[in-house]
Amino acid sequence: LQETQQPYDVLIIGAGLSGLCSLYHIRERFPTWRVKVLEAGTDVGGVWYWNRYPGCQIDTESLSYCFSFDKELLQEWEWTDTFAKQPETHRYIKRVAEKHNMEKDIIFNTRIKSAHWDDRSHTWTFVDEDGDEYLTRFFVSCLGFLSSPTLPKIPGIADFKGDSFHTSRWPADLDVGRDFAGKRIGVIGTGATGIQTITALSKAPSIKSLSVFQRTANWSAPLRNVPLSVEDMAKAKGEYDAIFQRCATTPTCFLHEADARKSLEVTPEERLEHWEKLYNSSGFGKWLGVFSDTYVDREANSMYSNFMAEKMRQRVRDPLVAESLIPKNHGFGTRRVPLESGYFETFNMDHVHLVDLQKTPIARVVSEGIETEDGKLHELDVLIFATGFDAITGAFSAIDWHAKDDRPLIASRGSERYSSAIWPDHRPKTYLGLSAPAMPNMLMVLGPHQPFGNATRSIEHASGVICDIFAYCKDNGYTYFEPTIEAVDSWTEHVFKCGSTGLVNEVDSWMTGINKNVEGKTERTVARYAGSAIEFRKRCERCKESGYEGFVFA
Ligand code: NA7
Repeated sequence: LQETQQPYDVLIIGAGLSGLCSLYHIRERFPTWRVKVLEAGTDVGGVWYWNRYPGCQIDTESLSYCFSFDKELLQEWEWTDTFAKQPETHRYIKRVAEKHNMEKDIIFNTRIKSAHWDDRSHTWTFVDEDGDEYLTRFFVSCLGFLSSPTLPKIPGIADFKGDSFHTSRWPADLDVGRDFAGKRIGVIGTGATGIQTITALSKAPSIKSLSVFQRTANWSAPLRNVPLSVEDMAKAKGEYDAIFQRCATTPTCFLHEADARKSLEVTPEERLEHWEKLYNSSGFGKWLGVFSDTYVDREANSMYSNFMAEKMRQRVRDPLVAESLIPKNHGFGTRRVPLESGYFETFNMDHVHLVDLQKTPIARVVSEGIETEDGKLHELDVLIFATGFDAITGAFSAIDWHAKDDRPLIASRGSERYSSAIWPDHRPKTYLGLSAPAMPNMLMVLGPHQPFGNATRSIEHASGVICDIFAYCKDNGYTYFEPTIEAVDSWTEHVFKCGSTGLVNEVDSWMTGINKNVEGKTERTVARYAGSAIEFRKRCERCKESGYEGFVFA
């Protein structure tokens, strides 16, 4: 590192919604600070930049997903769909960046490979893929919790001779109508991404066949997007404040929240009436607006799951296919519920085939396609991996950390640096989900142990808290802060306690830290804050009021 290099005051890693929101607030609050954003991609947007697969669309009402800090832009912006498709959300994010002249402070094409803490100068040095170094006093991790894609571990995968790619690396110049004409397409994975991709591809008239490789059936229910007219938007523009206020009162910051009644206490007629109302409504209501015992009481969950299973059966013509599509090993809503727009009906189309991997697991990938254990070869020209992400900790483990005392942040059992890892076995320990032990001067937006929910709402809150901590450092002349071990232990215990009740925590998913394609992610953990966002905000506020108890400053 050049001795003469002047450190930045803050480096922000990532130019998605978290990075842009942090940049906006840090520049507003600390106009004289030197601040830059380092971004691996060529444009702003984060997940909305990387995920450009056909059918990519938000499941959260766009009116509640935008930034509340730019009221002028809210009045200018015309959403055309209740749930915007990816290009529209990306356009909105680009407009935010452009309006606030953010790009001048973003260094694109910069993927960080390693980070080194220097205890003498209280600075971090980040090194990118090209070996360029960036020195900073503080940094804000805006790495994203679903930004590190994972490919399946299937024998022979490199032998496939057709085109293959992960959904979040969809080739920019690919034209489905032109390039997939007459092709046999295979999709592995039926999470939120797979469901959207499969539905969109099934409608492409030119595709010869679409084979869906489903390992775990997923509960899914109608999104029910409706276009927003000019009149709708004129009305909505007067309602933004109320929308954001409403989000601030719900546990997940979405517009939807549970019905206080219990499934087992209402009459069967009342129960059915409520469920039908939810089913016919748009958005996450059918996941989050359920009776309050749905995700804690097995019987309540099983009743609601049966209701949903019946809806699926009504939509799929072949009863055997319908049964394969209905999850058997977990109840409705215990994993993130993907919302769909005609997904189940795709299996009524002659050219769409479901390959139920529970019945016939994949044996191997061969040059012509996928061979299943029943000896059948599913011939394919294109293989798409909708196989998800190394969630929550994945973007962190992609960086070689040399934190305080040269400790790595993450390490798997058996690896060389395991014994000194701050988060051994990908199991985060944090204070308020904002900071980690032995990681001085780091603050995180949407990091482990933070409530995710409606991401934009959580991001706006976290970036405010982060600016308050920086202001405290600035006002007191501190160049160093770190959470105490006691604060970290106590917060992590609280996070585990919040995560100990609820059926969600009994099911394998990215929300419980499982990814069979990632070494060391085979045991469940609590990697996100499962308490309510309201409680989270209270605890952050209490920390500030106490003069940042739980942190040491120097
Ligand atoms: P998800 O929800 O993690 O889904 C990944 C899918 O890929 C899921 O169906 C997996 O099956 C499947 N998968 C992964 N590896 C394999 C192998 N080896 N063989 C067969 N199938 C496999 O990721 P998404 O991208 O859909 O969604 C992530 C989040 O983004 C989503 O929740 C939203 O919040 C936005 P499994 O269930 O593990 O058996």
